[in-house]
This record gives sequence, C-alpha cells and structure tokens, in this order.
Amino acid sequence: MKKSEPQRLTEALAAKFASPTRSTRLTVVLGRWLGISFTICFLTGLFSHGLQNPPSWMFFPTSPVWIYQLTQGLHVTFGIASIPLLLAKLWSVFPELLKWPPVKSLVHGLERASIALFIASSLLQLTTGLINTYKWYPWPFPFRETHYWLAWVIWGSLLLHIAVKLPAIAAHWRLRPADREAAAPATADVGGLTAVGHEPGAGNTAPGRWSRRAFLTGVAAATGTVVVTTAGQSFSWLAPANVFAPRKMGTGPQGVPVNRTAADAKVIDQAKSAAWVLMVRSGSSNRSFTLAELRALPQHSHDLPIACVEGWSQMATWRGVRVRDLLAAVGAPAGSELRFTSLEPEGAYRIMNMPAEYTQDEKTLVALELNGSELDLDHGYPARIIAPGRPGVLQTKWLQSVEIL
Ligand SMILES: Nc1nc2c(c(=O)[nH]1)N[C@H]1C(S)=C(S)[C@@H](COP(=O)(O)O)O[C@H]1N2
Ligand SMILES: [Mo]
Repeated sequence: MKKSEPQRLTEALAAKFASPTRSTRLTVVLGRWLGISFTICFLTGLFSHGLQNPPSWMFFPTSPVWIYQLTQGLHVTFGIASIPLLLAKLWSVFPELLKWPPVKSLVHGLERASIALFIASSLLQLTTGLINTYKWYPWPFPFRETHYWLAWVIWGSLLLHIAVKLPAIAAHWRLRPADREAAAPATADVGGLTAVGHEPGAGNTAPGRWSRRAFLTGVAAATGTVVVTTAGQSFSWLAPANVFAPRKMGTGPQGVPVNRTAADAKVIDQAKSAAWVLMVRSGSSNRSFTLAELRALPQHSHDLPIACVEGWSQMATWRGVRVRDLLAAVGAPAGSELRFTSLEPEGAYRIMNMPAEYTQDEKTLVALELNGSELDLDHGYPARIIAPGRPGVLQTKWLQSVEIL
C-alpha cells in the first residue's frame, strides 16, 4: 500500500526521535511509579480538601497532632516527585503522538482523547501546585477548588487510559524474556521504529536491557534529588538537605517561619492596641476578655506543628488558654462548634469554623506564647488559634472574636 504524505512525514520524524531505550516495558514501569505517586497525592489531597471544606461525613482526627504535617508533607513531596516521573513517561511514549492517522477507530479516538486530557490536566496540576508551594498565585482562579476538580479530571482520564491499555500493561507488568531480549525498541507498539537505531538479533541483548535500566536509574536519581532537596520543608530529618524549598525550618521570629506578616494583613494597629479584647459571643450574651484576663486563666503548653498547605511545617511549643476552658468560662456547652474571626479586615483567612472534635481537644489553645515568649506580632499577637492536626490556613492569627454556633 502506498503511504500518504503525512504518514511518510510522521514516520520520518518518529525515526529521527527513535531511541532503543523506549519500550512498552519501560513505559509500564514508569506508569507504575507515577501511579503510586499520583495515588498518594490524590488521597492526601482529598483529606486536605475535606479538612478545609468539610463534607457532612468528614472525620476530623486530632491525633496524632502531626497527622496533617505528615499527609500534606507527603502530598507536596510526591507532587514534586511526580514532575520528573511524568516527564520521563511522556518521553517514553511521545513518538506515539507522531502516528498517522491520528484517530483510527472509536476506541483509539477515546484513548487519544483521554491521554490528551490526562497530559494537559496533569501538567497544569503539577506546575500550578509547584508554583503554589512558592507562595505565588499568579492566576485569576481560586487555587484550591481548581486543584480539587483537576484531580478528578486526572483520575477519570487516567482510569480510561488504564482500561484501554490494560492488555499492554498486563503483558509487561512482569519482566518477560522478550523485554530482556535485544534493545527491542518498543517492538510492535511503536510501529515503524523497530528497524531504526538498532538491528534486532543476538548479541544485542545487553545494550537494550542496560539502557532501560540506566534510564530508570537516571529517573530514580532525578526524582530522589528533587525530593531530598525539597522534602526538608516538611520532614525535619531532611531539613539540612533543603536547598530548593522556599521555607527553611527554624527561620523567622521565634524560630518559626511566617506565612503572612501583620503588615501584609494590615492588622498592626489593632493588634497592638491597648484596647484589644477577645469577644466571646454565645447567643445574645457577649463577654470580652482582655489580654490580662486571658493570662489569668489556667495556662497550658503543648507541642504542636504549624503545617501549611504549601508543604512546609514546623513544630513549636505553644502556651495559652484551652479553648474548652474558655467555653466553660462563658458557660457554653462542651463540644460546641465555634467560629473565629481575625482582626484582619479582609481575606480568606479572616473567618474560621472549628468543628467539635477540635474544640473538645485539650491541646486546642488560644495561644498567647510561642517557644517560651510572648507571641510575635507576625505569629498572631495578641492571641491566635493553634489546634492539633489542622492545616495551617485554619490556625487563625490575630484573634478578634469567637462565636458559639
Ligand atoms: N488571620 C490570619 N491567620 C492566618 C493566616 C492569615 O493570612 N491570616 N495565615 C495562615 C496560614 S496559611 C498559615 S500556614 C499559618 C502560619 O502561621 P505562622 O505565620 O505563625 O507561621 O497561619 C495561618 N493563620
Ligand atoms: Mo499556610
């Protein structure tokens, strides 16, 4: 059969990019790694989203206190690890894009569409997520909602992709003798490439096998490097190796990084005002506490982390009034749900709801001190919330009022 012009052109291009390293086996191995990484990101992401935007069935674990530090650390770390893995996987299959005709059948068309959607949404997800860890939000859409819905798009298209590719995945899940043989560049899967770059046959066994191994080792090394040089923002034992992550442990006032300063939040005057009081509203009755009155209540110390959604976290010693003692002091029922408002005049973190699981927990504090001294203005002076196991965004600084819901 005579080949069409586009077919000849794409075949010539494919031949130009051919590499004996590519094979279905390589793609399957990378797909497995990426699958694990994406699954961890997805589950930890659902947990994080649920904590911030709880569905009715949401559970709120308050222990261990570092649970969110762990899940969000894994989320951001595996998100970063997914970048080299995804790039490697794209490299392993990209001559497929050059096949002509682009759509051969309904199933083939579906497969192409699901891959296009998967690649586009994954790239967008990983790049915006990474940029986000640098506290940079250069887009007009709300990050968290977009990130959440994109995750579902990724999973939908990924499941479709896996379903279509199941035969190839099953065939290459375990290393077959054929995978071991020759460099076998993509064999039948990437049609037209077999003859390029290498003559199949005896004597070629070692180079192909080793080039795949070498490639996978290289990908593993690249992934390991980006993980080791960033994961120290979340995992203290890796903190000395943290070269690239934006937040360094132990920096900032009182040894804790600051996400938003009092100046940025425009609260300096109100926070420093001698007239500051914490208003506690229960139904129609109000009661206010001056800083001296809060200090006169029983003080408790707990070691709790700030664990930011952006991945960085930091353990610290907080001291202040138990939220449940405050409830008791105004005669509110134990385990009430609460709404805290910050002095901050505007912004997403001005108002925070706290479910009963946290208000009941003895470790949930209206903190007045951090690491042995009065709260720094940037850490929420005169009073802030610190609760076990919650995302940093919910650890409200510069408290103004508490409402019993
Ligand atoms: N009122 C208010 N509280 C806030 C924020 C804010 O912007 N405004 N930022 C939150 C975020 S995103 C984090 S990670 C923590 C960080 O606390 P730190 O700055 O004391 O480390 O504070 C939280 N509390
Ligand atoms: Mo945060």
